[in-house]
Amino acid sequence: MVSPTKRPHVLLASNRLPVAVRVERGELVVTPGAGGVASGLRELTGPDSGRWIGWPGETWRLDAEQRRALDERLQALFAIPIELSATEVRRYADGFSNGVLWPIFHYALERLPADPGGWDEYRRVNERFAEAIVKEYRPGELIWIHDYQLMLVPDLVRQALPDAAIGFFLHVPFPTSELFRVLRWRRALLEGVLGATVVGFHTAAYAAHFISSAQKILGCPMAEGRIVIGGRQVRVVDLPMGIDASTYDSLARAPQVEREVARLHRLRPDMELLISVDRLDYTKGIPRRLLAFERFLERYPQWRGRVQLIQVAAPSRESVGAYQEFGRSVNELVGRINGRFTTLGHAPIHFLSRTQNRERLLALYQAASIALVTPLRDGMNLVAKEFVAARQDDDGVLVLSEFAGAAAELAGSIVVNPYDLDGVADAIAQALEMPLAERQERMRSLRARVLERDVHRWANDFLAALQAEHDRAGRMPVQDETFDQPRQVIATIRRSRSRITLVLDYDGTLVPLQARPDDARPDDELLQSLARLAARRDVAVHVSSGRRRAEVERWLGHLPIGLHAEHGIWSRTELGRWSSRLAERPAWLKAARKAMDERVRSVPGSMIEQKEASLVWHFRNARPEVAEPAAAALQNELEHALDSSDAAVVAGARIVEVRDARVHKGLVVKDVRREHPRTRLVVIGDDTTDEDMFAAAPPGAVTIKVGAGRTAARYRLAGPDQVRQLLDSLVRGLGKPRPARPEAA
Ligand code: ADQ
Repeated sequence: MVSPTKRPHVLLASNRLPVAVRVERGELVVTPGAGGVASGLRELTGPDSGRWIGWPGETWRLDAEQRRALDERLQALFAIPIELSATEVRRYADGFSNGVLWPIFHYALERLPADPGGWDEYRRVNERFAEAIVKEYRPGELIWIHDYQLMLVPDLVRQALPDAAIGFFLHVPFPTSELFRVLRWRRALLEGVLGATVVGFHTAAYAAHFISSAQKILGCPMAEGRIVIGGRQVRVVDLPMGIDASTYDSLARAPQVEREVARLHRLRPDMELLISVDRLDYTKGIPRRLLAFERFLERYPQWRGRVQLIQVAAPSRESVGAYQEFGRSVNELVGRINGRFTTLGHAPIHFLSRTQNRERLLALYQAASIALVTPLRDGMNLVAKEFVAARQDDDGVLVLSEFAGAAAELAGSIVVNPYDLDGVADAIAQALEMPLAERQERMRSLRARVLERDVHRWANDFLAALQAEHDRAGRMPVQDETFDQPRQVIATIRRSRSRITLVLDYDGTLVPLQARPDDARPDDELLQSLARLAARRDVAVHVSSGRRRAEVERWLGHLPIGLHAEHGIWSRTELGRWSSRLAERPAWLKAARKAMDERVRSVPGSMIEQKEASLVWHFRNARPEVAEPAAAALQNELEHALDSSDAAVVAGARIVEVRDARVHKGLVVKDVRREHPRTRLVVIGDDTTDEDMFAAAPPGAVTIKVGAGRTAARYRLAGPDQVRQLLDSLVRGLGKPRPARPEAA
């Protein structure tokens, strides 16, 4: 259970506050909401725990006196209201949230309006939620934002509170990226959610879809199992939500529930009951369920007159266009099937189009032989779990759609495909004919799961993950991403009077990265500046590149400087004399080549560069949404396939490279230090492979990272232009050059 003393306060935000507000005979009545999320999270609010921010409902009809009373009541419930106008509700909630996001997230593309609207209000209401959170927030609190109505809020809060622990949980499915990218606002929605520290989903599949959308649509890389965005890492977790199972379990034994169960049995002697409970929503699969029940009656005539399906369907979202027609068509379907199979006053379908209170629901669950829970898509589906929690008699069969999140968890149910009418009809027959011993065995295993993984455990686990992740971020070295000015760095270099040894990466450091590697050849200016530096007796110059030896030699070979190719496999410290750090060609090259060849075929625009002891897959000319996930997959594949410890797989700037792990650029720096003792070492590079050089540099060295990204370097310059400024002012500032030596530095 939650222990407020052990955990910081929680600031919850969801579209609706967990209250029901109504006016009875002029008096305002505020009752705590009964929804699953509400009852699960309510215990997180209180004087020593936390507050809840959300919309209290349609308050625009209240007079001034009632409004005052509402504020008081809400305060007592630790609830902070966000008042929305009727227009805002129509456009933000009905229009965009329920009219656009809901159908897409539930794979119901055909329910999307031709010209989806409401985005501006969605954004504005999200801004108002974020402002309220920022205003309420006290340092040290955990912020927990809920569901698809508030997807922009995490990042809006992050901008105002960069160091806050922000959690986000999506209660609906996250669809495959192919479907998600139908949304015109896909980037903004993803970036909004990725403002969170931890993002939670009901199932591993939703989490995987979200990660792949972040990779394909935003081009986000992964690091340490987390999504990287804006210099931060975002953890994605799958945590299936549970119900308040112990409350259900004990309420199920209440006398009024038992009386109701007895009444139901009396009214329908010798009748097997099937129960379905839903909001009247097109995602819940009610029409197909009715058709499957009809199919069952056709195929299993022996059951006619001995079974009844009680369908409880609470009206829902009646102001959203897609729901209006829907209700009517369900009614017609019930009428048609009942017309066909009603005998001696017995109608096979009993349709209750209203919300039932919890006791009545519990009685229905207990009186039923089967719960038919067959949504077409459902984030989790709590009804399935409520049915299980109600069955302390260990009896009853759960028939569950494979497209409900609950199916990933509830082994023991009969899992069906709701689109397969024959399959569902057969499952109903199978459930009706199942022997008692098997029913009990299945129900016991279901109950063990539902009672153990309840809503309290879910909330605790999520908040623990959020706290742990927040602590981890706090332990990570803070990266100063601001750029230094070349003259500041020069000042540091000059502070020492000793001689200087420069070790310079080439691509991305001395020249900008080019779409075609051949276009990165050195211009005259660069060559002159390197020549002038090399001509000085108090300066030694080394260029350490990942490129092939032949290229480095062709472009820079005439200069009296040290050259290092293929990340240090080849080195030349005297003009024309190259030597290798590797005795033979690595054994893993062939397998790596094969894997990369396949990627070239599947990712148009990508290509392979083969070197002496390394292979590079370049994808800077390919579409990022295709190439980025392929790169992640290739990296993964190579890491597993090349079991040789001699091979290192590195993902760099739009490349995946395999090279010999025994040799890296760090060895270049070590050798250079040995060659030029007692000099001030200046190491400059832009890429992951240059981090080996920074790591090998002695404490007094000046290490400079070019561009953004995590680094161990002490300084950071914006790009090759700034590096060149630095080199030029080194030439100017160190006095007159000496004549060039015939030998390399
Ligand atoms: P919902 O789509 O509302 O929730 P669900 O999980 O089934 O779906 O929860 C519905 C709740 O309302 C249950 O507690 C149920 O008992 C109650 N309910 C439904 N119909 C009722 C009726 N006719 N009368 C009385 N009570 C009724 C969203 C997602 C789900 C996810 C939850 C929680 O769509 O997939 O499981 O959030 O994350």
